[in-house]
Amino acid sequence: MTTGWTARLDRVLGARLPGPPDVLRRGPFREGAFASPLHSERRAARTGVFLGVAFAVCFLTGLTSHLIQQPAGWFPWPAAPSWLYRVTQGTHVATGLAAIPLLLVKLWTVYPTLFEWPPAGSPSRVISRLSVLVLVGASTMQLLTGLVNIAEWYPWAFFFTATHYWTGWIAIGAVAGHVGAKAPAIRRGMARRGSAGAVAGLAPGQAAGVRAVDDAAEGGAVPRRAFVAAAGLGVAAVTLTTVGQSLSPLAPVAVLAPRLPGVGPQGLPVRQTAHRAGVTDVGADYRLVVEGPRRLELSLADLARFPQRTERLPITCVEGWSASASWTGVRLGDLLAAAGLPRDTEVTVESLQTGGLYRVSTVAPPHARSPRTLLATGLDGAPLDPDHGYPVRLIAPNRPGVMQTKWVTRVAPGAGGIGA
Ligand SMILES: Nc1nc2c(c(=O)[nH]1)N[C@H]1C(S)=C(S)[C@@H](COP(=O)(O)O)O[C@H]1N2
Ligand SMILES: [Mo]
Repeated sequence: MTTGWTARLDRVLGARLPGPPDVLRRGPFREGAFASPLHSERRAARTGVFLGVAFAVCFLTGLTSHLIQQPAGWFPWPAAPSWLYRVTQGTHVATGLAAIPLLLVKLWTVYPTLFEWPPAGSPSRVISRLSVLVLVGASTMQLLTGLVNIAEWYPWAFFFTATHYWTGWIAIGAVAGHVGAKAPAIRRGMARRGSAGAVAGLAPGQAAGVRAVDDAAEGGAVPRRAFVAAAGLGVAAVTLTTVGQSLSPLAPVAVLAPRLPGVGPQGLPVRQTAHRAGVTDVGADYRLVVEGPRRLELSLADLARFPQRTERLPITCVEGWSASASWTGVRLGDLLAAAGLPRDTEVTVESLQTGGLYRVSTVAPPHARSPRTLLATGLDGAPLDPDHGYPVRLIAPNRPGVMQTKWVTRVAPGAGGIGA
């Protein structure tokens, strides 16, 4: 049947819209305005594959981080291996940063289509151009807010985490839709030889577009290789100058990383200082309270009488930096047992800090029962620096830094704060 509603829809969408007079066809709109043969379907598709992989990995690792901080029942996050979150979040930030030069390269290959003539050939072209607007807008927004956030600069009024999360869904949805809509062009672009000369999907005679060409039509091997090398160099430069924030052997060249593993009090970066958190006068009256059938109220001397454990564990900030250190303190499980609670009790850990989003975190059963989860009083053989959470901080394996609560004063059964 060709007379159904789909056929009618095709007719409406394919209808030719009235074009503007040709005298307006100047500058970038004129025929042949974009001379480089590298504005090709082939470059667009091949760059798109790298960009698509970077986006997919970035999305999945970002979703992982989100699900740890706002847990869903179907997503259990284990306490081992201790380095897993360090890998997923390091990858999230690294792929997001690498996507910035890739997106610029991709936009360069396709931007002549911005000036296609006539600007709105048919309703279906209008829809497809609007969908590209959403794609470019959401991707750019996502990469920019991520970048600005790891630089700890908040020039906007909205809450970064929620915005970044929802824009992530919009961006990945737009990518999926784009890949679907462009499937034939991607197939042509990825084929060993393109169909030389044809301007696929565009009206005949339309020159300011992305060409379907083969290797030879791209101007030969030299410009193509130079283009690929420049794109690769851009990605390598961004990665090499930042990835040392979590990969300490590369720290010496990480000149663009906001934080470095070895830099900070006691050789460890700090996210929130004691001064900014308003925790500056911890005195001899400090107590760690553990609620339970046998409520504990422990001074630092009482804590020192519990078995002391030392664990080498990383702090992994969601912002991408991470660093390992040796932490000494009392097992959370030992304190829970002393308070008459099972060792795998879900608990909230509360800070002396009175405000802020991260003063309370939830420790889920896998982390509560882990023998490596400590209420630490020492770092690399010395008492904690105030900025690292003196007198007591939580340190658990395989947990986002934002949930490694500092200046801890109370542990109570139940869920609350971040991780609840
Ligand atoms: N009470 C409290 N604990 C906190 C924070 C905070 O703002 N308040 N920031 C968290 C974040 S975001 C990180 S990355 C780690 C960093 O620990 P560090 O400053 O000792 O390196 O502390 C976490 N613990
Ligand atoms: Mo953090």
